[in-house]
Amino acid sequence: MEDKIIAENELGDWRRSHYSFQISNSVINQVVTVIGWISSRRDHGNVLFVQLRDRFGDTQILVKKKELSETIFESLKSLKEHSSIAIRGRVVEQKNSSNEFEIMPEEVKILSVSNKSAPFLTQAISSIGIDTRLDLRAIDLRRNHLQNVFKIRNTILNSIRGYLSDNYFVEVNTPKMIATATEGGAALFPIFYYDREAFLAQSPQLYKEQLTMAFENVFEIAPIFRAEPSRTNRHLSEAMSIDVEKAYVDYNDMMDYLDNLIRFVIQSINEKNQMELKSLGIDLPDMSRPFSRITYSQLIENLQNSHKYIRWGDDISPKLLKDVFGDEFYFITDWPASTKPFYVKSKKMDLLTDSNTGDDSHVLSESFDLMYGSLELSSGSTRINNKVNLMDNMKKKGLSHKAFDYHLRVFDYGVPPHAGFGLGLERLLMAILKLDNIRDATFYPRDIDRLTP
Ligand code: AMO
Repeated sequence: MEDKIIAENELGDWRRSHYSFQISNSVINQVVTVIGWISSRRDHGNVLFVQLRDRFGDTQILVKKKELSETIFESLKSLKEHSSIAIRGRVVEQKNSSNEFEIMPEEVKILSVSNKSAPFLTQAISSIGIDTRLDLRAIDLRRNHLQNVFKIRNTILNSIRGYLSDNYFVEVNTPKMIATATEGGAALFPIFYYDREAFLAQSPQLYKEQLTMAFENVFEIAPIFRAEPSRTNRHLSEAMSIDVEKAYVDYNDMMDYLDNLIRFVIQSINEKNQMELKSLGIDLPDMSRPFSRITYSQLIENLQNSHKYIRWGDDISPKLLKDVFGDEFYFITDWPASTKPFYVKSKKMDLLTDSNTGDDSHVLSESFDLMYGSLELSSGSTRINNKVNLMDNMKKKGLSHKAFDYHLRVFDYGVPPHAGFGLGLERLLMAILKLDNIRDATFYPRDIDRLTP
């Protein structure tokens, strides 16, 4: 047999004829062109098994010394994992298996040679430190484990877009370079904006609220920026937020929406990612019941009754929740207004304001957090849509009306009652796939120590 090897870094007129999943009975004995990178190799002296990976998986290339020229055999033998190659060859049934196929190469084109052995293996669940992996992230992302994680991430995004579009939401995009903070406690990244100071957006909050005036139901899937000074396994400096906002509803309606949305996402993963789930060893969360709802005040009482040190008005640390909740979705509702940002509506019925002293420290808000175990996945609320109330609340929180003039002025034109939530994409992926570190739920994590790659 005459065979050729072309060793050049040029693709030329070579194009893939089949992806790995298309190498099946229907192309048996045909000559196909497959392209990819070498994910593993087994060298048996005169026979070489090369696994060629494309975006769907591996194809086995069977390289026999006696059936190929010396050059082609030796050059395939010398290639390291991660090198990119193209193979033209005949599809044959694998020996000992009638349902598996492999390719006997006739022509080989070496597209890109890997000079180094990667410090971690493609197949293994790597025990190597996350920093070593992140330093070579593009190679790390080739590993089976992360391939499965990111395939499921893709399903989550597609299903959320599908669900919201089917429910009459419009996908929007809002500015990421902004003039004012929206999320109180979360720190801002300042930037130069021509001759002024500006900030990277902590959330699309005020813009998504304004857009309910024009579109009623909006959503945005985009990065949010938080200058998080702490090193934790659940905080990123740049995270993806799924922001949803809807006119003519309140926070109870939005909890129903969020419950249904997560249910739809889990169902989609169940339908589309059985192979990935199996390979990751993951059972999806039990979704047989609606998510339970507990008020903040009730939860504080429960914690106090079980002798935890916490006062009404405190934030609730994940550590305390760990002892109370297992791997389940639940809402904590009606948070003290003092713990929530200025745009969150207070609860009328539960106003415990002491009218003599003006003490409003026990005012509750129409708000919720969606939790999974001790991990916060989402916050949402009914928003203030009345200008006077909003200005009052801003004053209480020490915010300048002047700085928010661009926002307050639309309230002169009748902002509809509205509610919404922000759902952290990486946190959701972490919860569903039981990932230990949020950094593995994103492509190129940013944190206090990391600005590259
Ligand atoms: P909040 O600040 O609670 O609310 O953020 C909403 C959700 O975004 C995710 N998140 C993060 N994920 C990773 N790293 C971070 N540093 C980080 N910060 C936040 C979490 C969190 O629950 N505007 C409101 C939402 C709204 O009311 O619509 C907001 O930003 O999953």
